[in-house]
Amino acid sequence: MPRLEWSLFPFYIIFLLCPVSKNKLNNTNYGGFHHGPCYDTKQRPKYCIPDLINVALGKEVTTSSTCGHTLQKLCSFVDATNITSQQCQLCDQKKTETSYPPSYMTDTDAQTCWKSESGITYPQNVTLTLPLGQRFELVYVSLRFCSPRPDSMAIHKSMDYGKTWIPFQFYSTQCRRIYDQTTVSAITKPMQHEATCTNFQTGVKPLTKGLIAFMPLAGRPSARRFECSPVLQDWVTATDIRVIFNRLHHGKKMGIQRKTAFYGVSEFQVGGRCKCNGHASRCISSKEGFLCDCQHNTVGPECDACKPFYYDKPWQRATPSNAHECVACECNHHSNRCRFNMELYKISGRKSGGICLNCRHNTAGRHCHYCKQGYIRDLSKPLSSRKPCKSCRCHPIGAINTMCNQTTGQCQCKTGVTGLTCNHCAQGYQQSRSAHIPCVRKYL
Ligand SMILES: [Ca+2]
Repeated sequence: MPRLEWSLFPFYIIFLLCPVSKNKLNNTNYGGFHHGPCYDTKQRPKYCIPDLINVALGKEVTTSSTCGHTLQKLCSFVDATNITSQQCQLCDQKKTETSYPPSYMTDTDAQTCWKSESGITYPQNVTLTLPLGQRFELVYVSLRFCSPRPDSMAIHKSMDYGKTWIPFQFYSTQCRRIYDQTTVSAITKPMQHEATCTNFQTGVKPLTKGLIAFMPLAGRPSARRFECSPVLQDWVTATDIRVIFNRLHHGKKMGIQRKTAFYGVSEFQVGGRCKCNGHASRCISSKEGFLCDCQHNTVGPECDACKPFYYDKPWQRATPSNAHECVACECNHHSNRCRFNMELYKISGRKSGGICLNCRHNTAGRHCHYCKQGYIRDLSKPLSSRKPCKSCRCHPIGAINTMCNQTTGQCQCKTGVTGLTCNHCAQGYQQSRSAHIPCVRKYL
């Protein structure tokens, strides 16, 4: 007589504990061939950053002072080195040819120039506010002047769209007096996320076309390891820039009269990169601003999340040593939805934390890698096929339920019933008319 050897122990628990034979997809290539700076020649993901762009271009600058509300005389220099080359012009907003609006700072024409009102006297200042519309990582802020450069000027940045402002850099011939700052020549590590004051780029000459360029990473000790320095990543991030002109050069020796002197800027540029967390090599201009062209299976305006179904590992910012690509869940083609579980990820040694959801084709389990109750693996078909599981076909009267042993296929038979599907009476039993007790002991 065949012995009914099966266990009620749920087999899916065994499958959960056992290592899974993985027919893993090559995630890098899933969905097509990758090219460009975010992948190497072997199609492996690598750290990438977008190109530097002038994020100020075409943006609207708000100024606290622009000449020409009333007719004014403004004097500037034609020759950058000759104080006797002064020429005076009228500023009158009523006529285009005598207007010097803020838009002239962020156009593409180096000849056009914004001009403040004349006769501004310290401590009265003039501010330029430039909203960038989104977060950027800044590489430089530069101003090209059509007046002499200011004697004292500050650059501030905002990281919260203008709610709060943080000093970025001070320029002054007298740092202590104007900004209560010491003149700094070298930046140490503890102060690398702080504004410093310099007298560099504050000289009255060149009298025209002088430049002030601020590079927020220049001279900062961790700049070479920028990608590993959250402090500096934060330091260069801004949503808005504000420039404050605090004091003009003036005086007889310089040939500049206070009442006709002004601040004039022909080019206000902000060199920045979209923040894409090392997952995009370009950002694309759209109605909503610049959007990262996310790679490495990431999504979001800053590539700050994994694409749906790419939840096998937690999202991470890419670094030069590890691209931290988002990886697809392994569901053996039986599900296109999954979620991430940190506990499982830790247990796996930080390799895999995805849990497949809604497994189809009668499959079940974290990776849809075993058959659901009432089904047995059809070993003639691969696990990833559309029919990897077949019904146990347990006899509706002879079997206790529809479940079978997932290794042997043996159904759970009622007393006196035998056979793989419990479809006949065991030796010494005969069929009864009861569905409840289909086989009864023979009385000899
Ligand atoms: Ca211009």
